Amino acid sequence: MVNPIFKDLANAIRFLSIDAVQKANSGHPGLPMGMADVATVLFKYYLRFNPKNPSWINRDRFVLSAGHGSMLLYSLLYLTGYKSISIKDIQNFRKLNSICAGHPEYEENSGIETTTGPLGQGLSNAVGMAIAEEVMKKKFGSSLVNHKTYVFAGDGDFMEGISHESMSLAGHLKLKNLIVFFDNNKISIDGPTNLTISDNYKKRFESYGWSFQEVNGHNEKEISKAIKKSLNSNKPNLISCKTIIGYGSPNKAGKSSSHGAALGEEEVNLVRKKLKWKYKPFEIPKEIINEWRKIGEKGMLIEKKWNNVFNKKSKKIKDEFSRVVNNKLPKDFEKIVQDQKEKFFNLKQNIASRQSSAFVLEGITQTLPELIGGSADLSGSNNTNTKHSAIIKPSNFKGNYIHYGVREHAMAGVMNGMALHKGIIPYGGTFLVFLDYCKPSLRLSALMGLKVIYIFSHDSIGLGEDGPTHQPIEHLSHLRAIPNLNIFRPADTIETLECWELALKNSNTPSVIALSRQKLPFITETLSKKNMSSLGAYVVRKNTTNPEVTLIASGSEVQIAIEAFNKLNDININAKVVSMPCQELFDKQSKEYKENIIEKNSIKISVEASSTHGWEKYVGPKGFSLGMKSFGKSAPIKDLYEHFNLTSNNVVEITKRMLGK
Ligand SMILES: Cc1ncc(C[n+]2csc(CCOP(=O)(O)OP(=O)(O)O)c2C)c(N)n1
Repeated sequence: MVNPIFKDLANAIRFLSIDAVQKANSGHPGLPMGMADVATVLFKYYLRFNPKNPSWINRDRFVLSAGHGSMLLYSLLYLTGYKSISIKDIQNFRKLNSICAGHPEYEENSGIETTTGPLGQGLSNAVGMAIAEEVMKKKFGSSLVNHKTYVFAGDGDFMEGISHESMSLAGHLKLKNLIVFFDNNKISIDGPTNLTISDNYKKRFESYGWSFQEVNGHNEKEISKAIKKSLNSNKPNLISCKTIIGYGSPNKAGKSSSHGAALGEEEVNLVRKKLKWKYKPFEIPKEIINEWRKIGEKGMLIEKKWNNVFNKKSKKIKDEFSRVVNNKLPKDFEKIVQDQKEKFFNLKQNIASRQSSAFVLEGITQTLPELIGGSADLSGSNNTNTKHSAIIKPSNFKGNYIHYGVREHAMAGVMNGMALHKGIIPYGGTFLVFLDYCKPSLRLSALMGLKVIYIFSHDSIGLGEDGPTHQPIEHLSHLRAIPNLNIFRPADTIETLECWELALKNSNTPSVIALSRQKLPFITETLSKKNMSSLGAYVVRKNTTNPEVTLIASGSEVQIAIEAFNKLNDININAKVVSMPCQELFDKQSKEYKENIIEKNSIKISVEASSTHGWEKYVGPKGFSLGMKSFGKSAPIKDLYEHFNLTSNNVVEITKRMLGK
């Protein structure tokens, strides 16, 4: 028998949701109606959170992976007393600039833990949060870090491939602090899920090494019992909740028609009758709202107790904990970078930039315990693990390196989750071409403004014999089209260090560092204290104030531009070479700086072993972009650069032709 107070609490979620969707005439009422009971049990009895301080670091995380049901989350945040969401915001659901956007959009300190909507992403974020929790617990002790990560996920989440990658990784790592509720309503947009799926979920999850329970998702006691059991589990937990989508709607419950459209005025009235809800749209009676607010207020006491524990810790622990949680780099970071720069300058090594990146990591890893690296089974190629990397193993989170396995998509989603958790700076590697396998999550790193660092090695046809399947062509220009993302392509050891420094300092912008497989010559002529890559582009060779040609290149092609510069010099053509490790940062410089770098009165040629798409903005309508117009080929690197005419001789010929010489 359902306790009347409980039923009223759940119905408050249902009616806020259906009224908001009705007012917006857009949205998804089915999920909030179906999962309101599970949400009420979780928030009332188990979730530890403090609406007065949504960022409290040891709060339980709640991820609505099925982000289309966003009104469920907004209702819960409003009801429990978060300042971020008022009844007005709920009335403005899906309106311009409303925090109650169509799908949950991450905002710090709002209670919205992550941006969801693309199905499956929230699940991978939650795995990242759970890993972050374990790693921090190992470092700072369970008196400071000991929370759970809860997820609501639907049929759609589990159909997506990323769910397999993430759940499999979670099972392998034995993430016992992860509790996922499956909104098992057997309905998706096209109709009943038996149109598309015959998986045996119990077997699926058990084979991953998860604990599996099934409950009636409208039965308070059953739900509660299952959560209680999960709290003591030594495995990740799936609670399959058998629910009715659109619960309470006489004509649409149990049907896909309640999934993604307003129910209609008439049907909303019928739901009111059926659930005996006597109140007007957006009206929540005092007794019910007070009951919800009391649930929220419990968190203040829980956080207070935690604060007492925290305050008793030594200054050293408190300072370090606050430093990593607040995303501050250590005091000696600058010095370490400068010392390394000097060392690299003195060594003048001709090495692949992936190797330079490993040297950078070797130099900084011990100073940055919050740096958690990894690779999607390409550690030795990406050079992401160094002698200071310690492997994170199942049930043993004392380490700083994750073998993600061949799971690029989950790796990116998990890194987002770790960054969202706070206290961790994630970096992860794969080949640049396999951006295609993780791009949906990378896009969300950019959309959420997270400090996530993607190490993409084998960044051009320069990888050679592995051939066109492994040679990225369109990838750099594809990445450059994503807003709020810095794409670095360093040319030598110094630039690689500078790009890493920028990536680590960029708190609200993720970074891609594209690295070469092949050796690159050392090109830096003078040691500069300033981070030259921070300007996005700068002059690396010049011998006159009025060059006739500006050669602009990035990464491995800077050497081609320099060779061409020398050859042009020999035939009395004045040139200048610009290294452009980061277009996005260059675009942010002043007009004067940009004009100073890309000489107005010279002809302009860009060189990059990649699609030429996008370079026109630097070379102008009369300029020339040398790059790739087709897929690559399988051959040794030297033959490939010659075959595709990516040579200094070709640059010289193009220059002569353009100058009419
Ligand atoms: C990656 C991705 N593909 C497609 C969609 C569009 N979409 C939103 S909800 C949904 C169906 C989800 O079904 P289910 O998880 O069962 O949700 P329910 O119908 O129970 O609310 C789809 C296909 C999406 N949001 N993300």
